[in-house]
Amino acid sequence: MNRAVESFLNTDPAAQAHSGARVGVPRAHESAHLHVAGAAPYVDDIPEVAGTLHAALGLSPVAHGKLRGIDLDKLRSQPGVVAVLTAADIPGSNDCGAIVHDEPILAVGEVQFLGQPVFAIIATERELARRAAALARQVLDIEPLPPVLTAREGHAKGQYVVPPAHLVRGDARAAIAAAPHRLQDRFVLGGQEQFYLEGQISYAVPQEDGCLKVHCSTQHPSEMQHVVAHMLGKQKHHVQVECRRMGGGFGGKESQSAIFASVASLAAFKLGRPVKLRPDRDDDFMITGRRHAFEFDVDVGFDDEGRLLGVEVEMLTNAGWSADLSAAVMGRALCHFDNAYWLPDVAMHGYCARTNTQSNTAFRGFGGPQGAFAIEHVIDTVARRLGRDPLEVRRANFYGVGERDVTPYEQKVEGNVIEPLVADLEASSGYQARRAEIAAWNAQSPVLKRGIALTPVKFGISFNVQHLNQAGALVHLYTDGSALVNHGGTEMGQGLNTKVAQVVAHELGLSFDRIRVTATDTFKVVNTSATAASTGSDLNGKAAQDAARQIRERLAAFAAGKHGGAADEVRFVHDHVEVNGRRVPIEELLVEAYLARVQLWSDGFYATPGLHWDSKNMKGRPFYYFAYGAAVSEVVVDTLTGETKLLRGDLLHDVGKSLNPALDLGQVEGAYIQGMGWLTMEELVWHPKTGALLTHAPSTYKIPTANDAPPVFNARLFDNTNVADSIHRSKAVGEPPLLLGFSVWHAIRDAVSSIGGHRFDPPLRAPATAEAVLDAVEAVQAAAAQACAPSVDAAEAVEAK
Ligand code: MTE
Ligand code: LUZ
Ligand code: MOS
Repeated sequence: MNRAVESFLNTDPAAQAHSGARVGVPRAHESAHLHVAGAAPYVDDIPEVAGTLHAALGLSPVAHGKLRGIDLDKLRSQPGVVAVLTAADIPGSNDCGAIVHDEPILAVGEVQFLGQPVFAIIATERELARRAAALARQVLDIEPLPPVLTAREGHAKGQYVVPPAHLVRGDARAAIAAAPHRLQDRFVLGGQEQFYLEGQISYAVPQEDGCLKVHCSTQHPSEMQHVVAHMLGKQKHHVQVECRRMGGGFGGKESQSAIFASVASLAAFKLGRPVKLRPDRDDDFMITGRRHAFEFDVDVGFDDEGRLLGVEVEMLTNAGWSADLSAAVMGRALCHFDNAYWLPDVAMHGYCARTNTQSNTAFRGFGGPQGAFAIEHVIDTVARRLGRDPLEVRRANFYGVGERDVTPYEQKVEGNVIEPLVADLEASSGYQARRAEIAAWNAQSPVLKRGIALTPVKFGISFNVQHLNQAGALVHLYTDGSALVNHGGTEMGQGLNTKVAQVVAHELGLSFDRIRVTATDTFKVVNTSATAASTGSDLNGKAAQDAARQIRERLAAFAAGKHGGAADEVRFVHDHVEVNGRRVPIEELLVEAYLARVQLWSDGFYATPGLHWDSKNMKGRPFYYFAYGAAVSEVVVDTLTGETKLLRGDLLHDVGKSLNPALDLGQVEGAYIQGMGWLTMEELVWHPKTGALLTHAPSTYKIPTANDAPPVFNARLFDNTNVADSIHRSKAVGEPPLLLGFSVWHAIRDAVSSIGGHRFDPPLRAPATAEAVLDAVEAVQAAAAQACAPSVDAAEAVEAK
């Protein structure tokens, strides 16, 4: 832990409560005391209303087919079954597509993937609902059609969910042709399951006059409201969606909570009874999508220093059966291919193939990690081809300051701290000395091989869809000096409510425990954006600040009117108001203000300034600013088993002026481990013929645990500010540090590469599971062995493998 954080957390809580600082201090999550006591209610903990029924979804057992019929009578006759609902029961629009309207809530006509919800069982008990739903295979009459199961197949058929996207600067092909060296490569990058600890869930309760209240674990209550209202043919004011907190979302509850909110609401509406839908984990895996897997084809021209002179890249992803957010994910992938590097001539092409698998969606980083991974892969390979340290080649390509500082999409890279940040980390982690020490150690260790890598991060902050960059808030100040805050963002464990409460406390000079943030509610702040793109505290913090400022200004004017002095000299600190030499307890002033009929509550609004985006040509200023970071990871690889172990992680991440260093460090560490999991152990496997997802539970899908955290783990925040006028000059932290996990994968590749004296490129897949590592080890060994025979080209041997 940061020494500053540690010393602060060790100070007397009473001292903390009375210190003037409200932002910039490392305070615990607002619900931490509830989390640890099991007293923080999630949707399934809400006391059930009498008469509550339970829903379960009947899923398509085939990946593609014509839906000819459903044996409803058989389903209706099952124990406990109250109703069976199909697409025909939907009074309004049978659609929950987030952007493109291509996503039926319940299948109609054709089934599009194995796991697609076709019908819903409503029963007296959850277990009975699930048992009836499990009869899907018996009751569904489906004429099978040939499925398209891979991105490659979809691409070959020219079958896309959205038209291909192109981001071009200069003449990449000419630059590649003229360059001294050339690299042509193809590599794959796996997807990732969000694996939120609290699964998807919705609980819909009928209200008076045809209204509905939906408790939903969602990052996007307004979208849930929209989908439900549309589905029922109702107005939005009929549908109240509430979310107090999620047990994690990670992007998986940005759009894909909709199917659950819709079905629970449809049933509640039809039956006039409360209905809860909580799929079990396996069904959650089978129904919802996840991080997009990518395949890359790169063509690169570079010079003797490893400078990338020209790059052409084709990015191909499996979008799944519907568009969902894939277009925006691909957009972010294309806008992050540059990562920390200046690419003078570049041509990028993005293809989102439509297939008969789950619809892939948002996951922490939202395509950014995929795009940036590709360039890091390229740089690592270029370094090996030149016999250089990859860090040296990375440095040769870093964005400059005042030159070489414009991204391929024509945004200037401002506030660039890549160089000093990397230099700081290089020194504090002892990178150079450890690299030499590892080389010496490997030379005498035939089986175990160690590897080390430093990778940088640059991540653009803002939704890449301009209008989403807005937020609203309400601040209510009671006469006793306590405040109630409500904003459009959702709490998923990231600490958004804590940060927003700190902002309000700071603005009004109140101690933290006088602020309470209430559940996100579509009947309070309306037309909200998803809590996503890491913008939660940037947007909602500013909106809440705006609301609090309006109250403060009114109070200041009132205080000056009453006690004399200038309104703009009135200070709000330590639960007191300082006015014209007097120090009045805030509650005293509030009572007086109330009696004088001063409005003690306010709304607030914020829209990120200065953004513009030409989505057709992919040029403009999509991001308000960039966040930076870097990580050094060291691993040991067992070349006989392919097992790997992360030995040490050193992280340095830029959060501008941190609103809360304790929460920010938690985000940085957690994201790094989540990124490591994606690239090392989380493997998704679909049956190549049926399209069944075979890794659909923790028994077959391995996420990192506490044991996978490195025994030496140093995470630090980089001392910085934000050049953009963000909330208290902080920077968003939710997603960017996920990319720090790249360093683990590269350290593994470095260890494998050492087997062949760093002369052959290990064809290492991501995730670098034991199997993938072993394949790469064997390929490098074979290449090294063949290289001893003078007639064989070693590089060809690696490729042949
Ligand atoms: N942290 C926790 N604990 N749980 C989560 O679900 N989601 C991540 C990140 N950090 C997540 C998290 C994702 S995908 C995003 S976009 C941001 O939090 C959203 O919250 P923020 O914008 O308030 O940072
Ligand atoms: N863009 C983005 C988006 O950058 N991040 C998101 O989460 C998102 N969601 C929907 C649409 N665009
Ligand atoms: Mo985060 S992937 O933007 O929900």
